[in-house]
Amino acid sequence: MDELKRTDPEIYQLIKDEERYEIDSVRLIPSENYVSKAVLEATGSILTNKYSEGYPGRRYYEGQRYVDQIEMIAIDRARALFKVDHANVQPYSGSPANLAVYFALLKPGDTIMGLSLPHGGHLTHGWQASITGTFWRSAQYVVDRESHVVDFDKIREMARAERPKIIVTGGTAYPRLWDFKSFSEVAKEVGAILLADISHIAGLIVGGVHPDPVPYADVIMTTTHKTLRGPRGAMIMCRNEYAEAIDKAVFPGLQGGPHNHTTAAIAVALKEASTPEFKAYAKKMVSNAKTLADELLARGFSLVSGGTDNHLILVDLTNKKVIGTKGAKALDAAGIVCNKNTVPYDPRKPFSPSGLRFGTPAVTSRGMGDAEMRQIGKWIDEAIAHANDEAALKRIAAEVTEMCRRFPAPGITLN
Ligand code: DSN
Repeated sequence: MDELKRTDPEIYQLIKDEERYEIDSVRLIPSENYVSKAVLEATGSILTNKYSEGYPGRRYYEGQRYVDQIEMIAIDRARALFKVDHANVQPYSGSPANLAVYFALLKPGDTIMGLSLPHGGHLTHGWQASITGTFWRSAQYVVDRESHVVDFDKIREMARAERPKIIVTGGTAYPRLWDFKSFSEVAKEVGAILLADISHIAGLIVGGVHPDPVPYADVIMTTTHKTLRGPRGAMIMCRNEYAEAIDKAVFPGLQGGPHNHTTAAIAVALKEASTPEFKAYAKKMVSNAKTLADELLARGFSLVSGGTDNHLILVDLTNKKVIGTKGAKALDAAGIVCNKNTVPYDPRKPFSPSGLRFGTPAVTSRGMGDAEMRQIGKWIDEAIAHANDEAALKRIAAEVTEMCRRFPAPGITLN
């Protein structure tokens, strides 16, 4: 980044600082990852210079001879990898992508039925603070108080009473598998469209370690930067019958020109995700999460649903007498980056919740395995036990950095 260093040393230095931080810390936010150097190069390419409103072969601007080919490659790779009829690779990120799906398929006032945010859902699944919960009517299902998993008898009951136009599966803090088949049975019974938001689990699905939403979901939305390990962006995939409506909703309905540099980087990430190495990565993400969960359980942590089937773990810190905010800040001081999170039936508020959310996409990308997960579990335990002890947190941070330096982070080369 020599030119950046000359032109804007302040921004250059902050990027270098962030780079060092990303190398020297254990990054456990389950929606984050390390992209490859190839994905970074495509993201930072001259494609950012080009306007391309429209779709390949049907643009509002000339000069698309290369951009059309790039977008078609991204579309074809998405269709092949996820085995879907149609893919739109233009959404800027997950929230606009879900908004586009609703804009395409719902009328104002129709009902969206999704998992409640404090129970592990997402803002855009109809939560009241989001446009999706105000512009449309919303019905929010919850997880069972004891098992913390979704209960299909209750979901069916709610669907029969609320008559949603769309049922959304997927979430941001649900550590168990999504049963797309059972959701599709409920959706069919009440005449609803089934949207699978697989943003968190897309990498697990293509890696064959999570059930596939195909053929059950009518529409599938995923961000591209979580377990899929691509640039920040999103894709909407669907059956042919919804293709035209979805495309129109993305552009011109909601967005202007696609971010062509992101489209190219998505294409690269999809190529990487179709390799045997990626399948092994997906498998390891899950086994690492299970090992970390086991270590935390052995150390007396209370895990929502008792463990995990995927890449993420949700911890209820109540029995440790530390609130989520304090716990997350103590861990950050100890070199372990995670996020505070509500837990199901949390008596506390989202900005000061009872839990912490951990995930293994980034540490697995660095090649960390069972031994490191056990060590990370031990550090988490120590940091939570010494959440007010700055010296102890600093000592842990030094040990964390020493371990991290043995595991190169994809995409980052230290000078
Ligand atoms: N912000 C994402 C996450 O952390 O799960 C969801 O959009």
